[in-house]
Amino acid sequence: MRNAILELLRSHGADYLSGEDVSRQLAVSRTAVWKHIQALKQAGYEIESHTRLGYRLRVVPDRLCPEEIIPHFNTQWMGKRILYFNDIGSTNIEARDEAQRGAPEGTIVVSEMQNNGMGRLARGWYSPQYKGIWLSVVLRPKFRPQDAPKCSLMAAVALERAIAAQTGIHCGIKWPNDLLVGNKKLVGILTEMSANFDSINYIIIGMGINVNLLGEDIPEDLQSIATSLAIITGKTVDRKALLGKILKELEYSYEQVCREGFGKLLDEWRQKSITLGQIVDVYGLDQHFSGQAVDIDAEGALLIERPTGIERVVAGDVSIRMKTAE
Ligand code: BT5
Repeated sequence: MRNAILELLRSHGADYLSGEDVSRQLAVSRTAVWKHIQALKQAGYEIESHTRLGYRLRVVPDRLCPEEIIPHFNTQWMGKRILYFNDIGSTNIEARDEAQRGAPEGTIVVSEMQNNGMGRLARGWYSPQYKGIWLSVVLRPKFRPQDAPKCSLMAAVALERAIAAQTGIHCGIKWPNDLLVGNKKLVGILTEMSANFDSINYIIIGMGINVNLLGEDIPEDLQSIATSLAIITGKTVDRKALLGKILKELEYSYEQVCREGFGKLLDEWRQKSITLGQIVDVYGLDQHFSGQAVDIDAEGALLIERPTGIERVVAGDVSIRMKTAE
């Protein structure tokens, strides 16, 4: 009902719409209309009320609530079920709980902020209110559990495309799945899985996109490593439109992978990679060495050339060595 009232107000633009008209068109009482208007005001919508003329929508808040994001969605099935929070510990944990309770594929969890945002390897993710897109998506693929880590690479490619389409900014992908601009991190991805020996129950792809953080929003310890779309473009970026595009690209890539396998996607990842060809320091789960990153293999593992031969890195971090002047 809230959504329907909002649609009516929107369609009237700068004109007033009487409470009686709303009540007649939506077949609800005037009191019910009034209550919904109060709820919308509380959610941040500025609605002018006039005793004779009725209601007029003045300002739409910058929120990722279903009423605001659905008009930007152009997907077949992704994002058809939305769980929206103002504040939450972690969207990945909520998505995991939902998936365990049977949430359908394509369910998304969005929060305006996270107070316990998670990075990989028990690290944290800083997620201030209204400044980013803190999003988790539930997938239930039919492919093998061994293929699941490549979903991070898939998400990185889809996010790069969506960001380029919406803002014109091309990010580089740092293995396995950071999106960087000018050596600073714009996006982090955390993929989690629940699986049996030979089948996947669900995959959660968690994505943190720094959209409208300004310099002063970034804590001291992240200043030298983090950036945002607003910092790069010098403009506020429309989070709703970007979210819509991200879901579209993710749905497209996932359907391609389910149909044809990961081949094309890994090729696109290679093209967008800033890791390949570089001398890197590798911090694996139980190893630390350096060498030249030469490729990723069909499993998405990074291949490092060393004097002793090629090393395969399945999980961990790499840091790219700065080139020194010759
Ligand atoms: C990641 O981990 O990059 C994965 C981040 C995933 C976040 C999303 S938000 C929605 C969903 N729900 C969650 O709870 N998580 C996912 P990692 O590669 O481990 O990077 C973490 C490191 O990045 C931290 O140790 C910081 O150094 C740095 N960092 C933290 N917050 C950042 C931010 N907002 N922007 C850039 N860097 C950040």
